[in-house]
Amino acid sequence: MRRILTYGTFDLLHWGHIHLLKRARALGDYLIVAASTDDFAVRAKHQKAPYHQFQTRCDMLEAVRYVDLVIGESTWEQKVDDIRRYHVDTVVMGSNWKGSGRFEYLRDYCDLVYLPHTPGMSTNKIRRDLLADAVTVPGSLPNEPAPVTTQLTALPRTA
Ligand code: C2G
Repeated sequence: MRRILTYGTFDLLHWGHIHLLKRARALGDYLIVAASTDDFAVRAKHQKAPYHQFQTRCDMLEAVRYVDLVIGESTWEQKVDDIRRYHVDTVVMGSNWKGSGRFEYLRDYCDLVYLPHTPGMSTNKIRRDLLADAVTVPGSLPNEPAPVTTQLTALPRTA
């Protein structure tokens, strides 16, 4: 039984995340995902507050068929304990972490694999694209507000 461990916020779950989880699972028999708590994502990783709260992100990850166990990530320092507690053989991360001091030291405890990052897809890109949509795309539901651009142009011009 080869046990794999990976870390991430996994907010607004997208193909980049799923593709990483699918390939990570294929490297072993059991995949553990450590999902960042909301506080850790904001305070330690300086990310925007996740769109989906921690428990929702965990529930979504548990629904992914490649994932066998979801645990929490609340500190940078927990990784060696996680490796020992869950008898991890390999830690897997996306290549945007390649060579990072946050992971390289784990080579003393288990195998460490970086998988190619899936291009053109990120949680922040989704946020930006949705904002762009909100600004330009007319609403489809009856009482949905008009796009921001329409509202702005409808405002009475002040001198
Ligand atoms: N990922 C990817 N391709 C993308 C987007 C993400 O391969 N287009 C990978 C990332 O490289 C990471 C995982 O998906 O391995 C989760 O990505 P994030 O939720 O952005 O996680 P991150 O903020 O990198 O957290 O302690 C480590 C951190 O928790 C890692």
